[in-house]
Amino acid sequence: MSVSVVLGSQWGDEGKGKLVDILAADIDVCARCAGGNNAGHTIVVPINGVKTTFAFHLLPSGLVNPSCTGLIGNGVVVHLPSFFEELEALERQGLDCTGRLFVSDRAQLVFDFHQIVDGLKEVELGGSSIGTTKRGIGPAYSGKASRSGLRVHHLFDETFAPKFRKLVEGRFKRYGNFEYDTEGEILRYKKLAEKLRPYVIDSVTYIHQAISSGKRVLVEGANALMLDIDFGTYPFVTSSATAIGGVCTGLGIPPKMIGHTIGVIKAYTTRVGGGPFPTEQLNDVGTHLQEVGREYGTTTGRRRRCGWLDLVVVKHSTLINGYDSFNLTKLDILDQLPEIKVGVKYFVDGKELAGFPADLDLLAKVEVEYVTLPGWQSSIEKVTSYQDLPENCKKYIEFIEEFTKVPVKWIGVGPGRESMVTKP
Ligand code: 2SA
Ligand code: GDP
Ligand code: MG
Repeated sequence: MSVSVVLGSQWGDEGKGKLVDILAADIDVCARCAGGNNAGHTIVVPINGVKTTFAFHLLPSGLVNPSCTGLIGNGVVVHLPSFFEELEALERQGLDCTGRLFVSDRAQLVFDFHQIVDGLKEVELGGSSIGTTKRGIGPAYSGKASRSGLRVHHLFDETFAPKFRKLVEGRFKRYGNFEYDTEGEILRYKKLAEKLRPYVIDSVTYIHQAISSGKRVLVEGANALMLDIDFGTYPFVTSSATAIGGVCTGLGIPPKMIGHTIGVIKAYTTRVGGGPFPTEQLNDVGTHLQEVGREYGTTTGRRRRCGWLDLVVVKHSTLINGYDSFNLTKLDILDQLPEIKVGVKYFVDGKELAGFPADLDLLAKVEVEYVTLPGWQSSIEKVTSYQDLPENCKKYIEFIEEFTKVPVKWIGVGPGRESMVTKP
């Protein structure tokens, strides 16, 4: 038995949530393995005939399917107040998650002081700030790596309070005495711990029992390959392993249990926050993509930067994640363009680079070679079968397949669950 995986292949916001929701119709367990509530996965589904939008951050998007269980793995960093806020918001929207949502006892906790420190670190960086979501993700993963972090199981331990005090003291020493009610937090977490108790499990035992009993498991990647702590545009990355390796370390499953891996590619490129973006279009094209694509952060509401599809990025991502198939999304956003460019090679001083560079100074010098493809200039929003897509649209899809040698299996033509064309 194996698990299926959905991963972002660019800088995030490719539309992973929508695909996960569609696949969740045929799965039993949807698991998150990395990141925290920095992620934002939007799902648009008809509930009793009414178009309903769900925004997931920390909870797995598969929960929209009432027979799917959500699992937050050990690789995730969990901010408990946000966990309950999101859960309660879902319940207000009519999703009952009772008995079908679990959190690993090994997951690291994100506290409000991590979020404060996230903001203070950004201020320290000044002009070279990362543009984080200020959800405390970096400081929480730093605590994990430096072995001082607190995990979910520590909530139920009598040493929680002294350990928490020590952690906060350490932050005061580093960042000065920022306003923080340490004792009030300890009391708040006493209550939150009790509220969380029914959700806490040994997720390693749980996932292996699920797999061996034939349950269908889907892993929902958060953020994306170019935000991976190792393979992304470091330091303009998030602080987790967002690549395929994070599926193993974030859930405790061996590589041999990883089955079909789907890469989600947006038909153009977006990035939110700072950092290099070789195919960014600071012109009418970028504005068109941003406005037509409604490119705003799902978590922070920030405007996303936009540019042409960069197949050098997608190739780098494919090498690392080994996609079996692609979901090409937001193809409808290109509908009106007379021609569409695709980045295919990087050159520095006239010499082609063999791969995506690690060094951002080198990346800054890159000249992108583009291939220009004709647009289709008609609406594909209502198209439901592959053969009905305009010829130039099919050529765009086939160009991506030929370049990457990975088949495109799904094509997004609109935000709704029904707006997904499958390629035969
Ligand atoms: P962090 O907060 O430490 O993880 O930020 C580090 C970098 O990672 C980027 N990042 C993201 N990029 C795209 N989408 C994300 N989720 C939200 C969304 C973002 C939002 O779905 O729109 O609402 O702004 C996400 N989360 C983190 C971040 O921009 C930094 O570049
Ligand atoms: P994720 O983080 O990868 O799950 O993506 P986000 O939810 O942050 O951003 C993707 C946005 O595009 C959401 O608002 C989706 O509703 C929307 N979306 C997803 N697929 C499509 C598509 O094929 N066409 C259009 N027009 N919108 C889409
Ligand atoms: Mg997102």
